[in-house]
Amino acid sequence: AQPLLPHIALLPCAGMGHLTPFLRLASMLSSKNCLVTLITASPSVSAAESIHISLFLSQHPKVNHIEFQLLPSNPTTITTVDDPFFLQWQSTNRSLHLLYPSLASLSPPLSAIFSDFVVASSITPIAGQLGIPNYIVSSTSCKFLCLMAYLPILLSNDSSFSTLATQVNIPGLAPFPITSIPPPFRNPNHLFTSLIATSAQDLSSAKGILMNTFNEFEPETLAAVSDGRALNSILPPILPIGPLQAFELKNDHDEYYLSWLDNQPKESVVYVSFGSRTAMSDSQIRELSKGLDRSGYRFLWVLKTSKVDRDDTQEVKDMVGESFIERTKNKGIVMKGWVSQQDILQHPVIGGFVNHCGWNSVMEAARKGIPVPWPQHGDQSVNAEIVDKAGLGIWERKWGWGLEELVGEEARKATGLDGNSEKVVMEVVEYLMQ
Ligand code: BUP
Repeated sequence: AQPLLPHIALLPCAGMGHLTPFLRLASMLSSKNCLVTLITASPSVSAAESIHISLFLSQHPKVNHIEFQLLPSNPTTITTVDDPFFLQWQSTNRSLHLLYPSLASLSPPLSAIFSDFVVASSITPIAGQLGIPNYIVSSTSCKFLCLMAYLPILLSNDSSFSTLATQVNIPGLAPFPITSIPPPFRNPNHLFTSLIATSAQDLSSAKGILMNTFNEFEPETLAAVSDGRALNSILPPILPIGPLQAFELKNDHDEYYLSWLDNQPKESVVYVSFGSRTAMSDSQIRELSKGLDRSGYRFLWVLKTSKVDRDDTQEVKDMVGESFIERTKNKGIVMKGWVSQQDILQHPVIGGFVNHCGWNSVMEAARKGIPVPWPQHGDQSVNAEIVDKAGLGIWERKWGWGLEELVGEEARKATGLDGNSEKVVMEVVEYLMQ
């Protein structure tokens, strides 16, 4: 008999940095004729998430959607409650058991769940009850994933993050400078730390971790985990499938800056964006505007001043000052709101990218742009080091410009039809068809 095509449920967690790789993967699996069910939590934290989920579903009518209501988070058990994304991760973990009946009644039955790292420990028993494998989809670098996977061991050792430590060691990997470790990791009661450490406890029961990365970008870390030198008993197989390809999601307001870009000279514009969750402080905005003004470069600056887009009510002119807008009106745009970053980075007039090193942005830049890391939080310092090492950052002059070309070429090769990332996805799909 003809093997059945797999039915895969995808379960992302809150934040555009998490949703984006899942939607890209869902689009890719659906184009390979897999049956896809997208599971999303309601209500979402940001407007960008709701909008992108709706747009994605309207453009992918074959994808099935389960929206589930979250139980409230549990603020009594935590010390920091200021990040709505982390609170949503916590509620998602608390609510997942409610999903079992709807997952069990899906027809055709599910072949696998692809879930976010931050729900790894809560999804394991559900996948077990359903008798199907769970794959984790990582939204960060392989290097940062290793750090998260080793976090329970680091936390159990008092000296790991002591004020005297200069580096953090994970056997089999190059040491992590202490300055690249997210500060919350020093506090086991921090919500971010406790969520990551809990998820890291049982990674080996996942069937594999699908990573938005590629061999040529993180060669040392990927080799160390795949040949068992690092985290051998902790990690399941690591499956590099990046850079994940974007699908088209345009809206009307994209016209404004895309047509401005169309009229600029080749490789003349610096694109400045610090991702979807980084609120820039007044002093950072002031310094950046001074820098852009003095540099004389053309620029497209997308500005955010709150962690959650729904709270971002300030006007651009109040943030950067009317005189800055007036002075730079012939060479730059400062704007708020969601832009199509993928289209911007692919545009031939973009010559530089000042960004925070969110991993999706790094992978998108690996295809074309030139990130200048300015890490802000979380995994971004570790990611910036990878960018540096791969020769994609422009501040490391000694690597020369040629390497950026090389990285772009390797990135495109990895996802091309015979590329390694494409092969890995097809191997997973074929395994699930048996
Ligand atoms: Br902002 C913004 N348009 O205006 P990261 C982001 N993006 O297309 P983050 C847009 O969202 P974390 C915008 O291309 C990338 O795919 C961008 O993910 C896209 O950073 C994604 O780069 C953002 O991982 O997440 O969202 O700050 O804090 O987890 O690094």
